[in-house]
Amino acid sequence: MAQSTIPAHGGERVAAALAAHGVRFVFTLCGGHISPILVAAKRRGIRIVDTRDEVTAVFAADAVARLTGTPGVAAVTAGPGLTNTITALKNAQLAQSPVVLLGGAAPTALQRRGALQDIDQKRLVAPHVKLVKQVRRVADLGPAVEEALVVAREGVPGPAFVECPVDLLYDEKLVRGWYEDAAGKGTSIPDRLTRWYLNRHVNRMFAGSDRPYEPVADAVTTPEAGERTVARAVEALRRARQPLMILGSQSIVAAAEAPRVAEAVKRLGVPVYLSGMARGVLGRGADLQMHHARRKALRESDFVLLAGVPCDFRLDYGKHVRRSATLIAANRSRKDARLNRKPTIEAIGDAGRFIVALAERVGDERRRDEWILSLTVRDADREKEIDAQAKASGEHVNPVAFFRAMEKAAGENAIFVADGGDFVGTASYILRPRGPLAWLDPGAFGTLGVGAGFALGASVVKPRSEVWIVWGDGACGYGLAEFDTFVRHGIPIIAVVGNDAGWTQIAREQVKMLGDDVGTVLGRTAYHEVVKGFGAEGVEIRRDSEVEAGLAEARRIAASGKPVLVNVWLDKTEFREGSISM
Ligand SMILES: Cc1ncc(C[n+]2csc(CCOP(=O)(O)OP(=O)(O)O)c2C)c(N)n1
Ligand SMILES: [Mg+2]
Repeated sequence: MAQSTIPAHGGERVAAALAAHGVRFVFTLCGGHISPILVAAKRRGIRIVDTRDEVTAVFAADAVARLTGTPGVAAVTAGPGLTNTITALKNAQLAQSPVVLLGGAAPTALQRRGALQDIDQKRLVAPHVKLVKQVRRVADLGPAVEEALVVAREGVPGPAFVECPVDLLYDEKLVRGWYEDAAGKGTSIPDRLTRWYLNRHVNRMFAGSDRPYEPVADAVTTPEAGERTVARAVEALRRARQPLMILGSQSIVAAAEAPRVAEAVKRLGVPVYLSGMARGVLGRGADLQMHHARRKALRESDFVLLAGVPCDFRLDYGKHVRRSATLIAANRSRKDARLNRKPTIEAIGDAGRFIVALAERVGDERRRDEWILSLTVRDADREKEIDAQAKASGEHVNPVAFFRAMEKAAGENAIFVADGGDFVGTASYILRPRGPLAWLDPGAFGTLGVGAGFALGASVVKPRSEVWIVWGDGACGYGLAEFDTFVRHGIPIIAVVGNDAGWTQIAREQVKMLGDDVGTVLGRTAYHEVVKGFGAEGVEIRRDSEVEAGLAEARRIAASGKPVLVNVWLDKTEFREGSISM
């Protein structure tokens, strides 16, 4: 079908802007306010993925953004549709993920007059986004969406919100008809005044909408630290005897550049810890990558490069880094670079590009074999301890042994989504992400409930990958109904639920400190049966001896195109004793 450059209605303009910027998916839960956007987007070949909770739609958009570097888009209806997204929006903001949220709104002339689902959406959303656009004219719809798509990606990425009132989205003739009906046919002066007012209002809404609209997708420039900063860092690195790097999500925020960043890390020859989305950036079994005893390594290091990692709670607010060390903060955000601790060198710009720039200038003239060896030995010692913990057997499944088995079972193209407490903490020590962009966790917000949405987003952008959700039994409750979405859309997720009949990460400390497990106890619920009601498959594993066959069965089911939930009955272990629980 030929597309006129004068879109038929506002929904078409929104869809045209999305398509021009390379958006391939819109996650949603429907509502009358946004129907024209969904229908027009579908017509342009954008895949509409409808979920069972708006929060899932935004989590899914977040995953798309992280895995592609192109904004992930969700569209939700006015009022409660929008309020349901707030947790995911905040999560995306703290994870610096470029999400664009399109929200419906009451008709422009009825706002603040008691219309259905009409609330002050700007005030609700503004604290959590980089940009709020409240569109008032049809001709502004496309440019507003385009601006949101650009703002979300540039500088420090993050979410942006565009409010699209319903009367801007429909065909002009139809909307004029609504307003004529609303104005009535009365002849009194107030009636005529209302008619005049509404007519003027509609004319303003549609002003300029008879002109062609052609979206233009501009490239977003990547901020880079200056040459002098790079040179200073090179100098410091040359002098360093025990250098260390930590790479966080922001270092691969330009997803397409992840392989270049990985190359650069290897060239630098500096031992590295990976966190967030950067986990797996070096693939499995890279010599320079350390997994354990990060705090100790940081204390010993005389040169610490934090690439896209702020000194927040995860680094004990910067206390893990020695005072005398050269601290380099490579970060798009000046605020994050300075958080809690002033770095010796501040490299404001893309952290991945900074590493690439460093690697171009530093040769491998300096060998640091002893340093690397000491870290490697420590890592290997910890692995031996883990092996010993994996051997302990009890009545049900040992989580450490379970993840050792899952590490073996999962395919080379696996993506792991982490959502839960202790079960996920254990997974993060043992599972090895297969490559760049193969690990998704909530990020700094520590949000339970991201699993289903993240997995949905990951699966639609990487249809050939085997997408696993590592779910606590507590965490799985938030998104279990999305098995319905997985079934309807033919999305073969493998969810493994660590069933310890409780919110264990919290219970552990609560019971120890306060002597009461109130609020932390769940049942050994048959989650694998629950998903069968949605048309998915379920597998139950109660004993260590059933793990291998159970996982193989799950992979077979997923390979046949069906989603599956593996309900794993866990024993308690001491593995997570002493770790944080907030
Ligand atoms: C939205 C949200 N609510 C509550 C918490 C607090 N919290 C952190 S871990 C945890 C327990 C998770 O339980 P489960 O998913 O079963 O994992 P387990 O620790 O039992 O392995 C809770 C409730 C949170 N992080 N996020
Ligand atoms: Mg649990």
